Amino acid sequence: MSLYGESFHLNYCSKNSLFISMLASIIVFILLSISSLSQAETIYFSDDFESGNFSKWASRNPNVTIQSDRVHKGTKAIHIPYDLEAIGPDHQDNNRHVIADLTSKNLSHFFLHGCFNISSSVAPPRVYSPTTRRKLFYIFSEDYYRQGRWDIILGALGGEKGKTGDIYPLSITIGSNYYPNYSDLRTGASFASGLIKVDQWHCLELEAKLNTPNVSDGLVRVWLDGVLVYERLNISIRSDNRALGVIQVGTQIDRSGDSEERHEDRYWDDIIISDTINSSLRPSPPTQVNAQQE
Ligand SMILES: [Ca+2]
Repeated sequence: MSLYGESFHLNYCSKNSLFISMLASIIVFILLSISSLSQAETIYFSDDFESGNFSKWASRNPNVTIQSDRVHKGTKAIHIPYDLEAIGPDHQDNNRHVIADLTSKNLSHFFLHGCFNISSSVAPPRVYSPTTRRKLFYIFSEDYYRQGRWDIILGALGGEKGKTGDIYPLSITIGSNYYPNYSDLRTGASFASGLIKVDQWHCLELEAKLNTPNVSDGLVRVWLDGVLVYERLNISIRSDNRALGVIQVGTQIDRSGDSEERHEDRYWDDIIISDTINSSLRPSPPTQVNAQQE
């Protein structure tokens, strides 16, 4: 009897432990699932150009083409050529880009990702000061032609031949084109000098959290190839509640102060707008943080 009783007790305890163990596993699975769901990236826009068309874009310059010679991922990316001839006024822009309309998303906190490659196939222009400016991302509150709204420009400087024949290193720039007095980006900044190499793919990520109107609680962060290279916290970007409207990718090469020609080929792939870091576009894992803070 007692033997049966012990056996029953052991059997009962064993089943009870098994049940508790299974219950614990289920709870852990549910918690992990909830955690995983809460960390999932929400994609608002993406194009890897593998479709071979521009159907996701609101518009594009006719010089922008989809090609397969130089790609970041897959078999397709876009090519944007820039050409400024040695004629005309000293200050000239050559604007070529693709444009995405995000107005309906009403985004006030977003991450813009994109991978680019600047070709060395075109010789640097023979100028003796670093005055070639490039817009890479041009972000607006709304339509480009309605000025007076907030904007964020991520660009690049450099690449010209100096007096000694050396090429000025490329750096990243950030600023606001409209220079409204409420924008803390109006003074601009240049950083990450020398980290961008021609004929190499680089992935840029820009995080923008738009401030509450009249409160300096916005932020901007920039990562280059997974490394944080710029951070500004507690800033004002906008003066009203207009959210993200339009992004231009590519946009521009310009000159100012000389009449030399400019020619450049750039390639873009994997454009993503989402609500968090996109780990698929990062080398694994980031090994250093070298952020400029202001
Ligand atoms: Ca692609």
